[in-house]
Amino acid sequence: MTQDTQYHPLNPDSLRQVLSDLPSLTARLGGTPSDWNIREVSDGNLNSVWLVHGPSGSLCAKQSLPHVRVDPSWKMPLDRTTFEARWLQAVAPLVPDMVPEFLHFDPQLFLLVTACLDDHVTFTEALSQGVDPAPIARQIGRFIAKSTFHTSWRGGPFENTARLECFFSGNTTLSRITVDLVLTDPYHDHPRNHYHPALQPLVQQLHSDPAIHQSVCHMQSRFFTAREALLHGDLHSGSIMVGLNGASVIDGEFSCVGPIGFDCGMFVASLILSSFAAPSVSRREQILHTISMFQESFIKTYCDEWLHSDARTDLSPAFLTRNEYAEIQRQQQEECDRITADTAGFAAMEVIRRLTGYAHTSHFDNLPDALKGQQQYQALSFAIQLLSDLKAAPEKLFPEKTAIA
Ligand code: SR1
Ligand code: MG
Repeated sequence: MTQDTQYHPLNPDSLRQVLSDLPSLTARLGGTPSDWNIREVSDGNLNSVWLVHGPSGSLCAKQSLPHVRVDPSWKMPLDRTTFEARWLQAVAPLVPDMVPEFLHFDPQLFLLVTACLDDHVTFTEALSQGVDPAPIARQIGRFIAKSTFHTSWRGGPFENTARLECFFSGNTTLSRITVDLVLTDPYHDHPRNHYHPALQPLVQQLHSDPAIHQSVCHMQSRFFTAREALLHGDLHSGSIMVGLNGASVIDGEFSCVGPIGFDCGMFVASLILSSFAAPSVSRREQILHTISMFQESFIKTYCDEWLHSDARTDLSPAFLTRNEYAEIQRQQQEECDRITADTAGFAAMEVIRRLTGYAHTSHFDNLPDALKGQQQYQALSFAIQLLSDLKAAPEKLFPEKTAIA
């Protein structure tokens, strides 16, 4: 029997049946299956998602479909929830308060069950409601620092990262989406691309400017060859749920081993997009300023984990930490500069694809059409400036450089 012969797309009735056979989940929900309220809330591009409430508890169930949810003609293998489940299990011990609790995974149905976050909103939504983004940005800085440092070659014995690299290299289906949609399609004519008509001259530049194409090739090379740590792989503001106790990161289905600056760049891009979509100059500046706070929090946490981790590591080993603090600091500076440079390059590419590629975001949705064109033009110009000169990009994006203490 192949692994997926028992697969069938679930509906509320068949999901109720599946859950009722799982004692730990029935105990969590309480009552009898007929007491449970099951509500489909799928709104991402790829999967089906339901929230289930019972008399004593709740959960979230997510199932892969054999195609892209928003485009059934775009066929796709089912294994993405397998990678999401493994990512969640890998990072939960590192950032336990910043991911939903893992409850169950069914490898035949490709069904992942986690705690329900229905008292949360996405960070995209929170940004559009005008919340102060600083606490969440600092928290995501800590999240990326901890989840990447401890899955990197520095965070433990090399065998740990080698095992992660081996497993997550198999996530080729979703990495293919990233490679096409983020790293390639916006830089040439592609039928999937679409954009506001006001962006036409800039799109023309993206398709033809040799300086931009040189930078794109460099960032592609970083994505493929910098196998630094386990990444979330799609850390935009829609993958972050915000509640009273802060942020919870979801949707790790694009997880892969790659450059740490990729996760940082995805997050920074959401701040850039949201700042250019803001209804006032002061709100724009508030959000842009948050980018430096994110970066400072990331760097401080990353260096702190480096200095205080007691895991045995084969890169920058323990004898250096005891005797040669200056050398540690030099290495930290070099590494943080490299991550910062990658952050700027990937942030620019994420902004560009969200404005000119296949998968846009809702940041600009509330603006009247003419204003939307103008503000998207400004955002795209900013991203193009970053990508056109990668050497100058970090300083432009992070004018307040974080010192390595
Ligand atoms: C076909 S999937 C399009 C986008 O949705 C996901 O959230 C990723 O960002 C992907 O690039
Ligand atoms: Mg997603």
